[in-house]
Amino acid sequence: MAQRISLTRWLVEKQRVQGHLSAELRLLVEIVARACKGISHAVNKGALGGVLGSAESENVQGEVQKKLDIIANEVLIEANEWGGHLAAMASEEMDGIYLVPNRYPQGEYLLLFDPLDGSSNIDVNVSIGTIFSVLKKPEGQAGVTEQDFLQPGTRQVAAGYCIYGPQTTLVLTTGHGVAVFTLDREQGSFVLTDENVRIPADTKEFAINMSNMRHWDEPVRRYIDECLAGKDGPRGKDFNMRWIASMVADVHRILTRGGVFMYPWDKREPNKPGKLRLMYEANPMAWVVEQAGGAATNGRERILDIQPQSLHERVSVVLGSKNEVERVTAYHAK
Ligand code: AHM
Ligand code: MG
Repeated sequence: MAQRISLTRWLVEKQRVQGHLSAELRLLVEIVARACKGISHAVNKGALGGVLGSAESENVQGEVQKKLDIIANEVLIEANEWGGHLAAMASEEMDGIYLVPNRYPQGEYLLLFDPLDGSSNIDVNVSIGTIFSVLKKPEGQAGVTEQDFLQPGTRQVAAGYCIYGPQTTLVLTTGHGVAVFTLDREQGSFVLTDENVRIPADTKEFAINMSNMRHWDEPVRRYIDECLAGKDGPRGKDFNMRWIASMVADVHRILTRGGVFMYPWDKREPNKPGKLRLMYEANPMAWVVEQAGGAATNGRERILDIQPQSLHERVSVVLGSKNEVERVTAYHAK
């Protein structure tokens, strides 16, 4: 039987043999993975653990929080605040940044997360996940401010997600390809199940919320119309559609078998660039997808090159199989 490689061993070897990550970053990834294990247990208990349903609160974007949004946020903070590897955290579910309390040592990294992505799927027992992104605090300064988080995605030093589906799977990049670890529940550890993941450049599958079609901009409408026209249309092939409404699950499918995912700007809220959040969703996913050979743009420019203006900034997202993303982006340029 092939040797099983745990996440711990994989990280140690990447640090020792290839120098891909520092000891602090290794600890950080381990702690994020441990927190995800905790969230996975809470998700699995569902109604038996009393974790389903809404809480009586709203987050900074005015969305009603689910109980699991809040639980996952707390698990991530409690797991990460004491290790000495972080300076501060930011979350989709918190208004401002969370400074590591003074009673703990301060590290040099900044952690950002969407603690529970796909919230609308929690109560209906469909895959959801945690998305995370790690940046380095600017050098040579004592404290941390919100401004320090506003770095483009190209500056991420680690990113990934954990999907809570039929299996609990952690997907990670530190800028040297994408590795996949599956949670072995009996052992309680993540085990390497795939390395050097590659997204095929071409695809016959798209993911978009079609109910918003009438609100889309012309280039997106053109692209989808051409897909729907199938064999007889300009694309000369039939397309299939999937929409899980959990970005983690849609991206995970694309990593597994290709496809294109879109959450474009739409006319309902003309002043908002999109629905998804640049720092907690788009940047980490864009980096994972690029590291697997795919592409990610906002329809016009590479997501990772966008200079964030604010912590909770939103963005249009087109990501996945390279040739399709390039096509959608070219339609926007016309
Ligand atoms: P969330 O972070 O509040 O769960 O929102 C993000 C989710 C994505 O996971 C998913 O792609 C999208 O929102 C689904 O939106 P819609 O409900 O419009 O289909
Ligand atoms: Mg989300």
